[in-house]
Amino acid sequence: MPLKALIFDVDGTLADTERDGHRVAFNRAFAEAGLGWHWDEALYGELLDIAGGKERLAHYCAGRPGWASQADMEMAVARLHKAKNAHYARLLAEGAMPARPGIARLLREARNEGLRLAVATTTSRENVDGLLRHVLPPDLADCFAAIGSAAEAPVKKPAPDVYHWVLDRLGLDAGEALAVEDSLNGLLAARRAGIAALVTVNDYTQAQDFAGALAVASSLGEPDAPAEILGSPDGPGRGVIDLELIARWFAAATAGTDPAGSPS
Ligand code: XBP
Ligand code: MG
Repeated sequence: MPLKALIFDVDGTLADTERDGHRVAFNRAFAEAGLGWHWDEALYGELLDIAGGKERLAHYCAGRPGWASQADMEMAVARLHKAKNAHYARLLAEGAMPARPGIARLLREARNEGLRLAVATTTSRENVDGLLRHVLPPDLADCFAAIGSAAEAPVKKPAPDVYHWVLDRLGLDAGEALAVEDSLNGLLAARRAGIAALVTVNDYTQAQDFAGALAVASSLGEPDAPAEILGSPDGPGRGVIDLELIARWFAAATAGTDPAGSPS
């Protein structure tokens, strides 16, 4: 089947929003609430195993003593998560999180070639809208034909729900789309929906096992800063991941050749 759509994850894929955005925003919310909590980069990396900011915070809170009741803790989590999102919106508006290399280039190329573009994320619609407005160049703000977020799929990655919703909205089969993800939870979600996935790792996810990915790379790369391709149907190498290369990898995988492309 020909490739008809690219479906992009948000956090860690379109921009490094975890380290420079959500983590910083959580810490600001903690300080504002007079809590002595601080999530450094290493601790946040461990907490990222739990998908969903509210779920992540609840997990952290559950490990701390002193809650009067479960309801008391849940109220604190809801309040802190809301405050975190307000700080996150401010960080987006301040330009704290630029788009990752190659994102704008690939979005423009795919749009010009007539591919459908979509988003599949665990975060909220508000956070996605803020990111599209402040991180992507203005000509790309409306490029997505479908945006699947926590509102459309409350059961979060690694569950495939958000990808099912996006495919349904696009009216496409799983075999006609490619997901771009940054994490194991994201890869699992795409694969469980039957969608091939290209993984662009970041500092938090580079040590994860991406067996089953179509390809794994350090980023999409730019002509003046090619990506390190850690695994692909062509093997490892360096290069700029453009639509032509993606379409070739996709065709190789769907033709039945080994799509694993996991790092060797
Ligand atoms: C990654 C997530 C999100 C963010 C925080 O989502 O797990 O939960 O860390 O956002 P993605 P919220 O699927 O885009 O990689 O606080 O809104 O959950
Ligand atoms: Mg992600």
